[in-house]
Amino acid sequence: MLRNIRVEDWKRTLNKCKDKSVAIITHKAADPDAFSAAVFFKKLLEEKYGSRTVCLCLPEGVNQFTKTIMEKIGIEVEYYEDLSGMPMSGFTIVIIVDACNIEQLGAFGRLLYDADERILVDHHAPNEEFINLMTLKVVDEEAGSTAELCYKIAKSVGYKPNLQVLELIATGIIYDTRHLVYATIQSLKVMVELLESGVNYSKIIDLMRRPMDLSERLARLKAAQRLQVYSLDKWIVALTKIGAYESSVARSIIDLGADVVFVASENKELRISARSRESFYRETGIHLGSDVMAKVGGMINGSGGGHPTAAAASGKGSADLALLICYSVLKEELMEKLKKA
Ligand SMILES: [Mn+2]
Repeated sequence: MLRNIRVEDWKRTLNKCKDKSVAIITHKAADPDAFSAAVFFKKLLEEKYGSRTVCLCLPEGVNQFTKTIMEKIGIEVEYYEDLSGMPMSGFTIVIIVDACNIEQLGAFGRLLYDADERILVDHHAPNEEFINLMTLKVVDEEAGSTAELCYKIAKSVGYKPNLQVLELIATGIIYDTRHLVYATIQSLKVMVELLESGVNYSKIIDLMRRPMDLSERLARLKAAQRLQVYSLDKWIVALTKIGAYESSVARSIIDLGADVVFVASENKELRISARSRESFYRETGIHLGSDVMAKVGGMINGSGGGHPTAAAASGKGSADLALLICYSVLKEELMEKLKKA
């Protein structure tokens, strides 16, 4: 069941897409969840709602996992990584999937201001300011993935995606729930229905398997070499810098034994990826997205947010300073919680 939305409102808005030009925008470097949601909406609007043009806007392209899946599944879909080369500049309707603030949309954020309808479909902790820009929203923080919401949307409007789209939706669910480790009852229910519709589970798992290339392995090792490790109460907090692969690096540092990690990179812009262990969130209640990275984002002249145990921020300034900011915001949050306990 779709929560927090009236299906009639939803259907009315989709009906407005007929003969219109629609832009679908994901967060930067679309992961399999964002990508599957984007492709789903493109097909839905083209096949069921008769939209004239549906452009996929994937700021900075797709991530490594999505790239692997696209190659293995053999999907050919045209998309844009920035505003240049797009067939048009103004869209009547903009649909944002799997993103919770405007910075994540990169240059495509501009498209929001010309649109008559702005629709958000997401499962991150909502950002007030961003949400207020929307004319319609399907935001469910309890959903394990945006892909799962897409499946429910398809059902609510009586649309049957083809097998390839169902497979993509399955990759979105598997990716965002870390191979179902964090799956909720709802994610599992959707997964079962996907399997009943012909999705092959072992094929999906195989699609997600990605050989790690040399540069990524080197990034992980270099980041480990530069680690600064601190103890906060009983928790191990690690800080490090790297030029790329922040989220992969962050996962690897958690696997090494940290409870919380912040990985900064200062290439074109300053970016920080944060991860925590599930047990850290369970015991402290500290939500990395709303309690930590949203604040860090503001302090580095940018923005931030995300999930309880996986979040990010981007902004301006030096990586070293930003890491100190992350550490002190986390420390403050932890002290608060300890005081209350
Ligand atoms: Mn997602």
